[in-house]
Amino acid sequence: MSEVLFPSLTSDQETIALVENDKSYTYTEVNSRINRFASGLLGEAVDLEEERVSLFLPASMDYVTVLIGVWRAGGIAVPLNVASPISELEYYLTCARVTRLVTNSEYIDALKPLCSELGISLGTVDEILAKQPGSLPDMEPSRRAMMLFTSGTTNKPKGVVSTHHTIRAQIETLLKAWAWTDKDVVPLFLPLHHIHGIINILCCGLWARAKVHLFPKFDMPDITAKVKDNVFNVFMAVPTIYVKLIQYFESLNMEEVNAICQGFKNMRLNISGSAACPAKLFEQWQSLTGQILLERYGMTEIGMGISNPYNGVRRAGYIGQPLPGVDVQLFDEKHAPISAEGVAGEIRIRGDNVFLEYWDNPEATAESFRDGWFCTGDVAVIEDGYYRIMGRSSIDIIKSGGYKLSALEIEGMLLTHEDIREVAVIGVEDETWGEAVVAVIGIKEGASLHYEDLKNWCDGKMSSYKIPKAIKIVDSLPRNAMGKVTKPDLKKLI
Ligand code: MCA
Ligand code: AMP
Repeated sequence: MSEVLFPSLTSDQETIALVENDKSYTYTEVNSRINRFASGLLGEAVDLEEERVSLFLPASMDYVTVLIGVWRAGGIAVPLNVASPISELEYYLTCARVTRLVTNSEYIDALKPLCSELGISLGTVDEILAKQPGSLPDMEPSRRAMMLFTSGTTNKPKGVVSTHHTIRAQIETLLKAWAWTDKDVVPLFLPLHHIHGIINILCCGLWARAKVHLFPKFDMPDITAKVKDNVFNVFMAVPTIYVKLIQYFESLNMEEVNAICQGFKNMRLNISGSAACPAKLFEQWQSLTGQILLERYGMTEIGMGISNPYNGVRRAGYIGQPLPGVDVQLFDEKHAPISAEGVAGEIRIRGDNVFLEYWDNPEATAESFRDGWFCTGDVAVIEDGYYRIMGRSSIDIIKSGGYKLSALEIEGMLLTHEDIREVAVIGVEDETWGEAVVAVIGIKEGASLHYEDLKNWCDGKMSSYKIPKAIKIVDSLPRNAMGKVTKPDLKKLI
């Protein structure tokens, strides 16, 4: 059996690991369910041999069972977003060459046509659980374990593959840096197809033998009621969630606001990440709750890389210092390391936390590394020993509410609209979303286009958070001498 992942998930622990609605599960229960699932998945085989197994499940005991069960059986887990439209699912399943998809009774019927078209075997967790635990394969740390899709400067998202060793390194650095203990209780309401929810919250929590409360989505009244009742002592979210909490407080009376803020105040840690936390938000949160947000920086390809300290000064507008075991270096445009403070350069990362490869894409993998360093595309500067993000080298990457979106992917879809002649998608600064997706469109002669109609047209063609929040119709897009759209000019225009 795997000694590599989750040493604390054993069968001699009666403390609570997971809470889902009004049910709670001990570490012993979770562990034996995972083993039963892994055995069922193996069937007559002795090892899944890096077979790709997709999860189509909301945050739940089932999700945890499948994720860790696939790891224990030797497969590569490919978590999917249950809110993705079919066209995106088809792309992910095809790109990852997924062979099996595991879901629950709620989704199975909707997934049948797609899985049958793609020749993917489809089953529910309960069906696979029917077996008793058998022996599971030994796991080499170098084995591929997970594939997460990330948008980038290319049109379509790429599959980021991490190994058992990568995952362990990504978890262990955070356990130490953020002082996780088995007394911790954390809510998990972030989507479970990204690092933030999977590694930072779920895996760290289970590794630390803490208690993880599972929520299928960010349900404001439910979560704030539990905060008020002092259920949690650690809270991790994207900046948009802190903004939305503050907006929600405006709809409540003073007494309720004070009670919720007191719940936050009583916690040992509030973390913000996945996108820049504006200094104004940092200060608002501190004055409301007394909590000094701990901001950290990460990426699907590296897990977490840089963090403000748990003990020590947390600086507004800064992402902090390299995490234990993570090498960070800024490089200038000629690829020379920058040693001076105050000079901006690209963040490059080295360490056991760095992913193995982009799935089926050796060219993209090779391009993203230089002299052993992973090139993040994020530009930063060091000031008084702390890193501060200044922006990204690509204007085509947008961060909206913590989701990384590719402008090119959205443009590609919009261009299939019969009335659109040309389009440029940009991210525009936005108080709630960090950046909001805006499409600047040139329409075909004689055509007209209204925002609501375009939004309806986009429904089902792309995940809802990718749909532009606004459009601007122009006669023609500004282009340079090479014919390339000059997006910085458009940003100024908007
Ligand atoms: C929802 N909507 C959005 C977004 N989310 N629009 C733009 N950007 C978004 N991120 C829109 C929906 O399309 C819908 O529009 C309306 O908001 C309400 O949707 P709903 O799902 O109810 O919204 P919500 O529950 O309030 O969601 C907001 C959210 C969610 C909770 C902030 O976006 C979220 O969970 N974001 C976190 C993503 C994440 O985990 N990222 C980490 C990536 P309409 O009403 O018009 O239909 S990992 C990473 O970045 C690295 C490794 C790192 O450093 O962590
Ligand atoms: P993803 O591909 O979803 O993993 O997103 C990773 C990207 O999110 C990074 O490359 C950064 O651009 C951005 N990011 C993550 N954390 C922060 C942060 N604290 N401040 C600014 N940007 C961040």
